[in-house]
This record gives sequence, structure tokens and C-alpha cells, in this order.
Amino acid sequence: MIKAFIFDLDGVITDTAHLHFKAWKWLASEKFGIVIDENMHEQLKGLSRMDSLEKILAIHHLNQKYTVKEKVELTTTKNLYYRKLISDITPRDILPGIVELLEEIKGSSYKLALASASKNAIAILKSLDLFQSFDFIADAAIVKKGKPAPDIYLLAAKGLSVAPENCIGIEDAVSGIQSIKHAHMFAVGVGDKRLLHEADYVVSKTEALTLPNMMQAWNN
Ligand code: B16
Ligand code: MG
Repeated sequence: MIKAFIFDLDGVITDTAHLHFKAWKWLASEKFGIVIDENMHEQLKGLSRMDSLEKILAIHHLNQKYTVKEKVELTTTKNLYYRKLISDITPRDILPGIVELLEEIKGSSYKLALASASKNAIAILKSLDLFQSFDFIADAAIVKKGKPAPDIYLLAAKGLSVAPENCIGIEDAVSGIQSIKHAHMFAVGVGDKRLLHEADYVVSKTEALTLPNMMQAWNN
């Protein structure tokens, strides 16, 4: 029996992915003199800040070039740039259909949590005027392992006091779908069916993400 819905933020509630990518592109060109390819965009989705940096460095065989301290400084620099990019986010940046969906979920007495890898999640939810909508927000800063590990989704379920098998997780990234499945939850993907093939149910865009559709998919 489904008792709760656990949402990802970037790519499901609002599209901050292109702003993350813009910030990584800037950092890569400014600090390493490299151009990061559009193909990286998809691969970085859902990964933590440090895991994203490691992935970019690995592709260019630069991992060994920087100390842990330098890597922390690089992620801080990226985040300062990213914070400027998200400073003017408003409720108009909520993806289509999401406000209605959150209201429908709450109105049907399901619990609602957020499981974003972003340490900026609370600031973004406040800018979107959605902070009060969630019963629990899992803190990405305290989980041991980022997506695709199940930690953040398990933390969200625990925060709601709901067993993982009674939760539906909603994600746009491959790493996010894997995180939900590793947590033994029903996974709903938003995006390309071929890319998100590990999900239990996929819709192409947020407009198609409705409570009846998800419940029907879960019942099948
Ligand atoms: P921050 P999600 C993820 O958000 C983004 O998809 C990913 O690109 C980003 O690196 C990660 O958050 C960490 O974000 O640097 O703000 O802590 O999709 O899990 O909501
Ligand atoms: Mg996402």
C-alpha cells in the first residue's frame, strides 16, 4: 500500500540542471582550461557536488592533480557561481503540473518528502514557495553515500516514518532511479524511456505526472 511520495528536486520540481551545468562549464574553463562536452550534462544529473567534480576530472585524467583540500575549494567556487545563477528563481520556475500534483498528493493524505542531492535544496524550495508543502526534507549533507546509493531515499522514508516499500520515488536522472531501486521503492522516471529503463514507470514530462497515472502503474 502506498503511503508516501518522495520527490527529487532538480529535473522534477524545477529545472536547475542547466544552471548546474553552466556553473561546471564555467569552472572547467576557468580553472582547468577545458571544455566540458554536452554529453556530460546527463551524466552529472543527480550526482553530489564532489562526485560531479570527480567525474569531470576523471574524464580529463586530472584526478591526481588536485589535493582533497583543493577539490573542496573548487566545489565551493562552483557553488558560489551556481548560487548567483539561482538567486532569481521564483514560483514561475516550477515545472508544469507540479503544483497541482503536490496539492493532489497532500489532499489525498499521502505523506510528502524531498530526496535531493542538493545542499541548496531548502533555499531553492523557499524561492519556489514550496518549502511548507513537504512533511520532511532529507538533508544531503548528512548522507554517507550520494545517488546511486539508496541513502537519501532511505533517509526520506525514515523521516516520514514510512517503510520504503510503501513509498513511490520520482526522479529524472539515471543515478536517481538507481538510488530509488536500491532503496526498494517503486521508481517513477521523468524523461527519456530508454535512458531511464530501470524505472518501474516513465513519463516523458512533468505534465504527465499525475496521481491516478502513478497509482495505476503501481497497481499493475
Ligand atoms: P548542490 P537533484 C542534484 O539535484 C543535481 O541534479 C546535481 O547536478 C547536483 O550536482 C547535486 O544536486 C548537488 O547539488 O551542488 O546544489 O549541492 O537532482 O538530486 O535534486
Ligand atoms: Mg534530479
